[in-house]
Amino acid sequence: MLERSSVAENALQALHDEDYDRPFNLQNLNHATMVFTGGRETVSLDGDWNFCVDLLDTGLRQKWYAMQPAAPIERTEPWDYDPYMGETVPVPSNWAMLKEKWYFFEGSAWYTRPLDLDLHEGRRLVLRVGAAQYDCKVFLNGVFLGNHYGGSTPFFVELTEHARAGRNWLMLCVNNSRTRDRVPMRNTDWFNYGGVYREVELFDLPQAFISDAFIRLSGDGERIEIDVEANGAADGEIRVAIPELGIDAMLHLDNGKAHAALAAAPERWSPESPRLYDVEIRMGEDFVRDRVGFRTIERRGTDILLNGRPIWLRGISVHEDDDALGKVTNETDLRRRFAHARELGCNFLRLAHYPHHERAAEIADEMGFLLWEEIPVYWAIDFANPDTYRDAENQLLELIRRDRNRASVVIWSIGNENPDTDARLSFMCGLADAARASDPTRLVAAACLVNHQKLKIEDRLAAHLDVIGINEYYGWYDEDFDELGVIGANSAPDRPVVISETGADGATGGLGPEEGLFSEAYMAEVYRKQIETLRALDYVKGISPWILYDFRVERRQNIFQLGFNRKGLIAADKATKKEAFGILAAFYGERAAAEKREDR
Ligand code: GCB
Repeated sequence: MLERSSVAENALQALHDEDYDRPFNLQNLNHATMVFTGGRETVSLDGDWNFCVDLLDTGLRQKWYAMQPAAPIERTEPWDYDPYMGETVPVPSNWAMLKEKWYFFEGSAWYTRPLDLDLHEGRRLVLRVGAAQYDCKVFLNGVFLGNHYGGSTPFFVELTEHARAGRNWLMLCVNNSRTRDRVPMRNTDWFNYGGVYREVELFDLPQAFISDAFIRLSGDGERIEIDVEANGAADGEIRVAIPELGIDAMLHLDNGKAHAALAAAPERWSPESPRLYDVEIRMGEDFVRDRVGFRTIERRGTDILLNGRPIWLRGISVHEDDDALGKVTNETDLRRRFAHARELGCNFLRLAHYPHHERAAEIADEMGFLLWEEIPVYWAIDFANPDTYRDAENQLLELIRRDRNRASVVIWSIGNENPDTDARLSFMCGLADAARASDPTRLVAAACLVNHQKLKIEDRLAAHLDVIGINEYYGWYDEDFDELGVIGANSAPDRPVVISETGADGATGGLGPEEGLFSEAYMAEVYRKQIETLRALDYVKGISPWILYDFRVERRQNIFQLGFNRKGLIAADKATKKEAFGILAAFYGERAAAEKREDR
């Protein structure tokens, strides 16, 4: 208790006030405060930050963020933590991976670091946090600037008003509690890695800057459409150049927004030819750039058309998970992932079940992979709760704003295996509308369940999707494999179906049995049977089996799982391939060869 505290206005308040956290849940750092960062110079704030886990939220109750730095000998109040000294952790990281005693920690944790600034008249300072799981509150020099909800999308906060020349202190309070109202909620089939686990950067911007730029090929493929938004300027000129296409156009800002549709015939981006163009945008002192591919994607009947031609998605699902790093990813990890996907013969990846690091889509753009990107509207989230909807929609809009210049991204997925209730239907229709309003150039999907009673593809949401994702585990959770054939025959969807998940656990390296459930042999047999059945269904326009690598999850505790979902085609070491890898690779090889023959 801070009896002598001048900081806690009422020391007892720190003990008795159970609404202590209410003022800190504004969720004011959201899609509306995003900044376009392509091509900008940044200062990295990665590295060691002071750190403290705070199970009881003592920091918010005692107001640790309001403490002034001082030598311990000079302190006159018995604070329970000193943010300016003590233990440090690296950013980015997940605390579960740093110390055994933090492995299961769920709650708040404090990150503090100094920020030495030269301030320049007329410049604005904006902080970007790549991702923090799940609620992140930001304080600068003791002032609360806002918080962000959602564990896998970036957020931005302007520091200008409270920054001072010289030393500043930046504090982040990150909370990864699993609650009923969050997205996802309490129950998932992946590990709840807490922490600031993507890069933290500082941007020094002019008074008026480009906050958003959306660049794409029009639906008819004849024009390049550009939308630009400005922060700090209502009118003025914006210059857009795509030198390799001879485009150099002036756009006029009206109420902070500009739009252009420019006749152009760019070479089309495709997996076979992932052509990207430099796009440069200038507004006064501000300058941004991006590398953009131009292609069309649409559905017609049960077909998915890329650049007007039917495409079959040879896919694989992936989590962001690493045995040693948790949810932290890096260039090596991502490159290895795509190399394995290439070795499998994939042209498509499902990035499940939340937005992955933005580098994934940049690399996919360069290498020529199509992507399904997703938000964690997973299982039975609180569909009737308007706050939950607001959070889900915000995560979707943040993902779209972050990645909508990536040609590789062809599908926005708005959910996974949700129950077919009225509340869910209206929640998901809201998300589908929001996705289409903010990006009319891509397909909207969700991973749905089959109707197990009727043995049929039937979900009321399907009518609102462009692509029906189906997760089915015949041969695994559903043991009567023959039912898959019955479902296939009973169903006549009017739009494309992608089997967004199927698979079986197979434990490697002496961990698994020789045969039966959890053996590699059984897993391989499930793959053989699935492929035989699915290839015969003409409305199935792709598959992304579950999953590329084994991944950590605490639901899985039998003697073969030991805390891992073992459905990976490759073990958690990201090196040991299971028998099923070769079976899927052979199928994809055969499909790709057949498509090439048809092309000729
Ligand atoms: C599913 C879920 C996925 C799980 C997987 C499994 O249907 O969508 O998150 O990990 O099944 O292995 O059970």
